[in-house]
Order: sequence, then C-alpha cells, then structure tokens
Amino acid sequence: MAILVRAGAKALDSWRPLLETALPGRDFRFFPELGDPAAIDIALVWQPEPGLLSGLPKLELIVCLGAGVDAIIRDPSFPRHLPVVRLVDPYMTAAMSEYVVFQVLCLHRQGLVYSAQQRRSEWREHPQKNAGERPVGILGFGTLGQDAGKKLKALGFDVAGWSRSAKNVPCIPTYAGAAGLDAILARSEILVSLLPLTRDTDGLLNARTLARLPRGAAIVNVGRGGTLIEADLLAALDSGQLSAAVLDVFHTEPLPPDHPFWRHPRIVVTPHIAADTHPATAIAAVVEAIREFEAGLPLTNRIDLDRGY
Ligand code: NDP
Ligand code: OXD
Repeated sequence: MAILVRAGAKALDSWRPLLETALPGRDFRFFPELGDPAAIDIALVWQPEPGLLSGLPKLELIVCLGAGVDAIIRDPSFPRHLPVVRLVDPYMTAAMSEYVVFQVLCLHRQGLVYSAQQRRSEWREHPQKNAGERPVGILGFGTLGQDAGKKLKALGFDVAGWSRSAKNVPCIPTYAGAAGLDAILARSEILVSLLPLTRDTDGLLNARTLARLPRGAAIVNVGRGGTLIEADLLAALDSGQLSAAVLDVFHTEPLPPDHPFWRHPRIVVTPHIAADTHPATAIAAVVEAIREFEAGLPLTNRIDLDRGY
C-alpha cells in the first residue's frame, strides 16, 4: 500500500528525503502525483483540498502535518470514520513559546507605545509594572498553552490557564469550561489564545468576551483566526477597551492587502509563523504515528472528532 504526502511545494521538498530515509522501501505518492487512489492507505496532509481524502477509497489513517486539524475536518466530505492524528513536536512547542513570550514581553514593556514615540522623536517615560504585577491568561491550556504558560511563569508573570477540562498545573491557577471563562477574562491584562478552531471556540473572542477583560487589556491570538470576531476586535480597540492586539492567524489567510488590520497602529500582524512545522524534527512524530497504527496500538495523538481537536 502507499502513503500520500500532501503539503505545500516547499515543505514537500523537505519531507521527501526525510520520509524516504525514515521509511525506506515505502511507496510514497507526493501530491499532486497520486497514482491509483485505491493504493493509498495512509495520508500525511496539511490543508488538503476538499474532497482529496474522501477520494481515497482504501484510506485508513490520516496524519496531520500540523497541530491544528480544523482544515482537514471542516471538509464536509471528510471521511469521519477514520482516525486523525495531529502533530505534537517539541520543536514546534518551543517555537510557539518563543513567539508567545516575545509578544507578551513586548506588550508588557509597552513596545508599541515606545516604537510610536521613536517615530515622532518623542522622549517620554510611562509607568512600568513588574512582570509579577501583570496577569496573563492563556486560553487553550494544552500542549502549547501549558509550555508557554510555564515559560511566562518562569519570567515572573502572574499566569493562569483555561481549558475545557479541569487541570492541575503546579503554581499556575487554572479555570475550566464555560463556567471558568469569565473569571480568567476578568483577571487577564494580556490574553493569549491558543485555542483550536472548533464549533465551540468559533467566534469565542467577541464583543461580550472582550468586554470582560480589564479595560486597556491586550490580546495575542495564535490559535486560529476563526476564534476572533474581527469587527468586534476593531470596535474594542477604538473604544479603548483593548490597547493592542498581536495576531498571527486570521479568518482569511493570507490576510488580504486591503484588510484594516495591516495599517492599524495598535495591531501587530505576523503571517501565521508563530510555530511552523519543522519536518526535520516532526518526522519522528509522523513515523511514530505510522508505527503505532501498523502495530495496532492506540494512536497517541489521535484527535477526538466529536470535540473537534
Ligand atoms: P491541544 O489539543 O494540546 O490543546 C488545546 C487546548 O484547548 C486544550 O487545553 C483544550 O482543553 C482547549 N480547548 C479546546 N476547546 C476548548 C473549549 N471549547 N473551551 C475551553 N478550552 C478548550 O492543542 P495544541 O496546544 O497543540 O495546539 C493548539 C492550537 O494552536 C492548534 O489547534 C492550532 O490551531 C494552533 N497552532 C497555531 C500555530 C501557529 O503557528 N499560529 C502553530 C501550531 C498550532 P482540554 O485540555 O480540556 O482538552
Ligand atoms: C499548526 C499551524 O496548526 O501551523 O500546526 O497552525
């Protein structure tokens, strides 16, 4: 049987030699070269075109070449009976934490304010809190959220985390479920979202929830663009409810050139680069998922389709 690999052209150039070395003798089909679709039993995919997976009649396993599986499972024709494994790679986790720590520090140390002042040659000091006086809330306290939270905590920030199920993380207060949401919002001067996009998190950052944050709070969205109502963010910035937003993910990617976020003085835009898949390290997780599947073992990072992540 054959393994389909579907990723962007540049990523395929990296994946091809790694896969051929790690799984010698296997029959790989590098998209768009599919060959006989009925020969494919495993698909390694990132953002597959709608209909691609449902067109593989003998498919048995889907491995996502990224952490977020939303682009795979939102396809209405997606074969829902099949197991989907998401990527968990320590390199990606470390990269995400670097991004989150960097952006939280920038917000905490008023980077946007001082950059704007420099452009005006304006020498003016502002009161500065210590990290311990800065409450940071992390929505999505899973693999990535907990690592970022622990690193922010090590810098002295007053960190809390929010997840669907209750968590017990040493030295970090945690909140869970709908009942815990308002409480973490109310304490978060900087709110980081590392939520997956699911039917429950779609539009979760909206006028109502942004209004629960302390006045002048800032947000960092690195989860998925669909979790944030863009018009509500702009309104919250205009009203002063929010002071700044750092956004790495968007409803439409690439962000269209005429989108108001690009030129907003209190929005930082990065092009979905917080934590790219790094094939050289991610190969280990991909090979492990195939090994577990072929040995009939439970799949370590299998997603729960009912939860959507
Ligand atoms: P995990 O599955 O490990 O963590 C997801 C977290 O979100 C869990 O804590 C989960 O709760 C929580 N969660 C999910 N739904 C809800 C809900 N309805 N209410 C409250 N909490 C909820 O995923 P990762 O940490 O590995 O990745 C998170 C996301 O980060 C990815 O899905 C992807 O969208 C994004 N990402 C972005 C990248 C970028 O470059 N910008 C790169 C990589 C990932 P519980 O623990 O109870 O299950
Ligand atoms: C991912 C991403 O989910 O890159 O891996 O966003």
